Amino acid sequence: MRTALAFSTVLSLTSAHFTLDWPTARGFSDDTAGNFPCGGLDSVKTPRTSWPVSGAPVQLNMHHDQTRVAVYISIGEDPGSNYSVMLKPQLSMQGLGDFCVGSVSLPEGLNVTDGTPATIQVVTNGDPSGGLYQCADVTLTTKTLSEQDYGSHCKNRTGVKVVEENIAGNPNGTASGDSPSQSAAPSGTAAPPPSGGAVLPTAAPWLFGAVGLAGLALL
Ligand SMILES: *[C@@H]1O[C@H](CO)[C@@H](O)[C@H](O)[C@H]1NC(C)=O
Ligand SMILES: *[C@@H]1O[C@H](CO)[C@@H](O)[C@H](O)[C@H]1NC(C)=O
Ligand SMILES: *[C@@H]1O[C@H](CO)[C@@H](O)[C@H](O)[C@H]1NC(C)=O
Ligand SMILES: *[C@@H]1O[C@H](CO)[C@@H](O)[C@H](O)[C@H]1NC(C)=O
Ligand SMILES: [Cu+2]
Repeated sequence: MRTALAFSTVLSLTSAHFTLDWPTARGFSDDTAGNFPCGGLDSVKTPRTSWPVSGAPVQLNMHHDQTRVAVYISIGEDPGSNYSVMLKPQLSMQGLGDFCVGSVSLPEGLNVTDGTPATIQVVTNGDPSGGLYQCADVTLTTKTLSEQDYGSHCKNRTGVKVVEENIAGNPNGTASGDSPSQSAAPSGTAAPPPSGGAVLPTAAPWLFGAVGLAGLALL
């Protein structure tokens, strides 16, 4: 079972890792998916998707059977690599196929208004290390999604489930949840600390170096 998991992880190296399906991604490049920011897709893509500030889904399609996911946003027309605002703290999920990161909303205190351009970046853990990145260019809107629109952009395949939420750190850090980027988080309201008393998993970081993929599969 453990071996089978590790093996399927290796097989999936050749697939798209994960795709960001809504809001519409800039695109996907297998070769550069691990490049920060945006998996190597550096150009803003238009038309932008209207994305409600009050809360909207982020629709992914997962190609690994276990994935850590976090969602960030960068405000501005062409915000470069300033993905300092966390929309959804790191979570751990299982399963393949459609995965809707539920209702994601902007933290308070950002200088945004109806029509502010922004870019959403989804970060997952690497394949096997580092991170995987995909971005979608949006226009923030104060309009909410209709129930029908929400439903059409928020689907979970049967069997897909969230195992843990509000995990400290960033998926592009080590698999233990340690994050080099955490100390770089800005002060103020932009990056809410993980709530619920989330603690780092106790597995030692050296474990991952030592056992590699098999270690990841054991988690
Ligand atoms: C990891 O992701 C964070 C947030 O998106 C980013 O600030 C940081 O630069 C990334 N680190 C690397 C090594 O890509
Ligand atoms: C990054 O974005 C945040 C939030 O929009 C902003 O407050 C901050 O000034 C930006 N930092 C840089 C270096 O542009
Ligand atoms: C899909 O799963 C996510 C995460 O568990 C949840 O927030 C969302 O509401 C679910 N969506 C549907 C349509 O079941
Ligand atoms: C908010 O953003 C607007 C438009 O980008 C800018 O003119 C204004 O100075 C900003 N206000 C603050 C307090 O940063
Ligand atoms: Cu992959």
